[in-house]
Amino acid sequence: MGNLDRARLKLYLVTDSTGMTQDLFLSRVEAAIRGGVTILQLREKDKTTREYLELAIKVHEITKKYNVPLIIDDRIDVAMAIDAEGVHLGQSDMPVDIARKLLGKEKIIGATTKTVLKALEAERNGADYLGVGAIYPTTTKVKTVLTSVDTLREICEAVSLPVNAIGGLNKDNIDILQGVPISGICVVSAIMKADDSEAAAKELFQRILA
Ligand code: TZP
Ligand code: MG
Repeated sequence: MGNLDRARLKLYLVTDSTGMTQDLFLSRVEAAIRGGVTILQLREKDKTTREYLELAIKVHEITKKYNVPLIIDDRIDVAMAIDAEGVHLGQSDMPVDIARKLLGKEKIIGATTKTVLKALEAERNGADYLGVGAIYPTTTKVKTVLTSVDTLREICEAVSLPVNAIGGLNKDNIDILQGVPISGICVVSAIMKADDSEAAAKELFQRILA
Protein backbone atom coordinates (compact mmCIF):
# COMPACT_ATOMS: atom_id res chain seq x y z
CA MET A 1 0.00 0.00 0.00
CA GLY A 2 0.99 3.62 -0.13
CA ASN A 3 4.06 4.54 1.81
CA LEU A 4 2.48 6.37 4.69
CA ASP A 5 4.20 6.85 7.96
CA ARG A 6 1.74 7.55 10.81
CA ALA A 7 3.68 10.67 11.77
CA ARG A 8 2.84 12.14 8.37
CA LEU A 9 -0.78 12.51 9.45
CA LYS A 10 -0.10 14.70 12.47
CA LEU A 11 -1.28 17.99 10.98
CA TYR A 12 -3.39 17.36 7.90
CA LEU A 13 -4.57 20.47 6.07
CA VAL A 14 -7.64 20.13 3.87
CA THR A 15 -7.91 23.14 1.61
CA ASP A 16 -10.83 25.36 0.74
CA SER A 17 -10.21 28.23 -1.64
CA THR A 18 -13.77 29.60 -1.45
CA GLY A 19 -13.79 33.39 -1.55
CA MET A 20 -10.03 33.73 -2.01
CA THR A 21 -7.99 34.90 -4.94
CA GLN A 22 -5.69 32.21 -6.26
CA ASP A 23 -2.64 34.15 -5.09
CA LEU A 24 -3.97 34.44 -1.56
CA PHE A 25 -4.93 30.76 -1.57
CA LEU A 26 -1.52 29.61 -2.75
CA SER A 27 0.28 31.88 -0.32
CA ARG A 28 -1.80 30.50 2.58
CA VAL A 29 -1.07 26.94 1.49
CA GLU A 30 2.66 27.62 1.40
CA ALA A 31 2.61 29.50 4.70
CA ALA A 32 0.70 26.65 6.34
CA ILE A 33 3.31 24.17 5.16
CA ARG A 34 6.07 26.38 6.53
CA GLY A 35 4.14 26.37 9.80
CA GLY A 36 4.27 22.59 10.04
CA VAL A 37 1.47 21.03 7.97
CA THR A 38 2.59 17.45 7.37
CA ILE A 39 0.19 16.37 4.62
CA LEU A 40 -2.19 18.35 2.42
CA GLN A 41 -5.45 17.56 0.68
CA LEU A 42 -6.69 19.66 -2.19
CA ARG A 43 -10.46 19.76 -1.81
CA GLU A 44 -12.36 21.85 -4.31
CA LYS A 45 -16.09 21.40 -4.63
CA ASP A 46 -17.03 24.18 -7.03
CA LYS A 47 -14.35 23.99 -9.69
CA THR A 48 -14.55 22.63 -13.19
CA THR A 49 -12.24 19.75 -14.02
CA ARG A 50 -9.94 22.15 -15.88
CA GLU A 51 -9.79 24.56 -12.96
CA TYR A 52 -9.23 21.75 -10.47
CA LEU A 53 -6.41 20.36 -12.58
CA GLU A 54 -4.70 23.70 -13.04
CA LEU A 55 -4.87 24.47 -9.34
CA ALA A 56 -3.66 20.98 -8.46
CA ILE A 57 -0.56 21.48 -10.63
CA LYS A 58 0.25 24.73 -8.81
CA VAL A 59 -0.35 23.28 -5.36
CA HIS A 60 1.75 20.24 -6.24
CA GLU A 61 4.68 22.50 -7.16
CA ILE A 62 4.52 23.94 -3.65
CA THR A 63 4.07 20.65 -1.80
CA LYS A 64 6.92 18.98 -3.71
CA LYS A 65 9.25 21.79 -2.67
CA TYR A 66 8.60 20.92 0.98
CA ASN A 67 8.27 17.16 0.55
CA VAL A 68 4.68 17.18 1.75
CA PRO A 69 2.38 14.57 0.18
CA LEU A 70 -0.47 15.97 -1.88
CA ILE A 71 -3.78 14.14 -1.65
CA ILE A 72 -6.58 14.94 -4.09
CA ASP A 73 -10.14 14.84 -2.78
CA ASP A 74 -12.52 12.62 -4.75
CA ARG A 75 -10.94 12.92 -8.16
CA ILE A 76 -8.81 9.92 -9.05
CA ASP A 77 -8.47 11.23 -12.59
CA VAL A 78 -7.02 14.53 -11.38
CA ALA A 79 -4.69 12.70 -8.98
CA MET A 80 -3.44 10.46 -11.80
CA ALA A 81 -3.08 13.34 -14.23
CA ILE A 82 -0.73 15.26 -11.97
CA ASP A 83 0.88 12.22 -10.32
CA ALA A 84 -0.28 13.33 -6.87
CA GLU A 85 0.75 11.22 -3.92
CA GLY A 86 -2.78 10.06 -3.22
CA VAL A 87 -6.54 10.49 -3.07
CA HIS A 88 -9.13 10.87 -0.36
CA LEU A 89 -12.45 9.09 -0.84
CA GLY A 90 -15.78 9.62 0.88
CA GLN A 91 -18.53 7.05 1.14
CA SER A 92 -20.16 8.30 -2.09
CA ASP A 93 -16.91 8.39 -4.05
CA MET A 94 -15.07 5.63 -5.90
CA PRO A 95 -14.87 2.54 -3.64
CA VAL A 96 -11.43 2.08 -2.09
CA ASP A 97 -10.75 -1.34 -3.67
CA ILE A 98 -11.46 -0.02 -7.16
CA ALA A 99 -9.38 3.09 -6.52
CA ARG A 100 -6.56 0.84 -5.38
CA LYS A 101 -6.72 -1.10 -8.64
CA LEU A 102 -6.58 2.13 -10.62
CA LEU A 103 -3.84 3.79 -8.62
CA GLY A 104 -1.59 0.86 -7.77
CA LYS A 105 0.11 -0.03 -4.51
CA GLU A 106 2.34 3.01 -4.15
CA LYS A 107 -0.30 5.74 -3.90
CA ILE A 108 -1.88 6.83 -0.65
CA ILE A 109 -5.61 6.22 -0.33
CA GLY A 110 -7.57 7.77 2.51
CA ALA A 111 -11.19 7.05 3.32
CA THR A 112 -13.85 8.84 5.32
CA THR A 113 -15.60 6.47 7.69
CA LYS A 114 -18.06 7.12 10.49
CA THR A 115 -18.66 3.63 11.83
CA VAL A 116 -16.53 0.70 12.94
CA LEU A 117 -18.08 -1.43 10.19
CA LYS A 118 -17.16 1.03 7.44
CA ALA A 119 -13.71 1.50 8.93
CA LEU A 120 -13.04 -2.24 8.84
CA GLU A 121 -14.34 -2.40 5.28
CA ALA A 122 -12.04 0.44 4.18
CA GLU A 123 -9.10 -1.31 5.83
CA ARG A 124 -9.91 -4.61 4.09
CA ASN A 125 -10.23 -2.81 0.77
CA GLY A 126 -6.77 -1.29 0.96
CA ALA A 127 -7.06 2.16 2.52
CA ASP A 128 -3.92 3.66 4.07
CA TYR A 129 -5.58 5.93 6.58
CA LEU A 130 -9.03 6.92 7.78
CA GLY A 131 -10.63 10.30 8.40
CA VAL A 132 -13.34 10.25 11.07
CA GLY A 133 -15.77 13.03 11.92
CA ALA A 134 -17.25 15.54 12.11
CA ILE A 135 -16.21 15.74 15.73
CA TYR A 136 -17.66 19.24 16.07
CA PRO A 137 -20.12 21.10 13.84
CA THR A 138 -18.31 22.70 10.94
CA THR A 139 -18.79 25.80 8.84
CA THR A 140 -17.00 24.20 5.89
CA LYS A 141 -19.20 23.07 3.01
CA VAL A 142 -19.61 19.34 3.54
CA LYS A 143 -22.35 16.76 3.86
CA THR A 144 -21.61 15.20 7.19
CA VAL A 145 -23.07 14.27 10.52
CA LEU A 146 -21.43 14.43 13.90
CA THR A 147 -19.34 11.50 15.06
CA SER A 148 -18.81 11.08 18.79
CA VAL A 149 -15.37 10.86 20.35
CA ASP A 150 -16.42 7.43 21.65
CA THR A 151 -17.03 6.22 18.09
CA LEU A 152 -13.72 7.75 17.02
CA ARG A 153 -11.99 5.79 19.78
CA GLU A 154 -13.78 2.56 18.84
CA ILE A 155 -12.68 2.98 15.24
CA CYS A 156 -9.07 3.64 16.30
CA GLU A 157 -9.15 0.47 18.39
CA ALA A 158 -10.82 -1.66 15.71
CA VAL A 159 -8.41 -1.00 12.85
CA SER A 160 -4.65 -1.08 12.59
CA LEU A 161 -4.70 1.83 10.14
CA PRO A 162 -3.83 5.33 11.27
CA VAL A 163 -6.93 7.41 12.00
CA ASN A 164 -7.35 11.18 11.92
CA ALA A 165 -10.10 13.23 13.50
CA ILE A 166 -11.84 15.94 11.46
CA GLY A 167 -14.56 18.52 11.82
CA GLY A 168 -14.64 21.87 13.57
CA LEU A 169 -11.29 21.28 15.22
CA ASN A 170 -9.14 24.20 16.31
CA LYS A 171 -6.44 25.00 18.84
CA ASP A 172 -8.98 25.72 21.56
CA ASN A 173 -11.00 22.51 21.34
CA ILE A 174 -8.64 19.66 20.43
CA ASP A 175 -8.17 18.74 24.07
CA ILE A 176 -11.30 16.62 23.71
CA LEU A 177 -9.15 14.18 21.73
CA GLN A 178 -6.63 13.72 24.49
CA GLY A 179 -5.96 10.04 25.10
CA VAL A 180 -7.71 8.94 21.89
CA PRO A 181 -5.18 7.00 19.77
CA ILE A 182 -5.49 9.14 16.64
CA SER A 183 -2.53 9.82 14.39
CA GLY A 184 -3.43 13.45 13.89
CA ILE A 185 -6.08 15.97 13.05
CA CYS A 186 -7.48 17.31 9.78
CA VAL A 187 -8.47 20.95 9.64
CA VAL A 188 -9.82 23.34 7.06
CA SER A 189 -10.94 26.64 8.64
CA ALA A 190 -8.50 26.69 11.53
CA ILE A 191 -5.72 27.23 8.99
CA MET A 192 -7.35 28.36 5.74
CA LYS A 193 -9.31 31.15 7.40
CA ALA A 194 -6.43 32.38 9.54
CA ASP A 195 -4.82 35.63 8.35
CA ASP A 196 -1.50 34.15 9.39
CA SER A 197 -1.71 30.52 8.28
CA GLU A 198 1.89 29.87 9.23
CA ALA A 199 1.33 30.92 12.84
CA ALA A 200 -1.98 29.04 12.96
CA ALA A 201 -0.33 25.83 11.73
CA LYS A 202 2.57 26.26 14.14
CA GLU A 203 0.31 26.66 17.11
CA LEU A 204 -1.85 23.69 16.16
CA PHE A 205 1.21 21.51 15.56
CA GLN A 206 2.48 22.30 19.04
CA ARG A 207 -0.86 21.48 20.64
CA ILE A 208 -1.41 18.13 18.95
CA LEU A 209 -0.35 15.37 21.25
CA ALA A 210 -0.50 12.62 18.63
N1 TZP B 1 -15.38 16.14 6.56
C1 TZP B 1 -15.94 16.08 7.75
S1 TZP B 1 -15.95 17.58 8.51
C2 TZP B 1 -15.16 18.31 7.20
C3 TZP B 1 -14.93 17.37 6.22
C4 TZP B 1 -14.29 17.64 4.93
C5 TZP B 1 -14.82 19.75 7.14
C6 TZP B 1 -13.90 20.17 8.22
O1 TZP B 1 -13.67 21.54 8.10
P1 TZP B 1 -13.32 22.45 9.37
O2 TZP B 1 -13.34 23.85 8.82
O3 TZP B 1 -11.98 22.05 9.87
O4 TZP B 1 -14.43 22.23 10.36
MG1 MG C 1 -15.60 13.13 -1.30
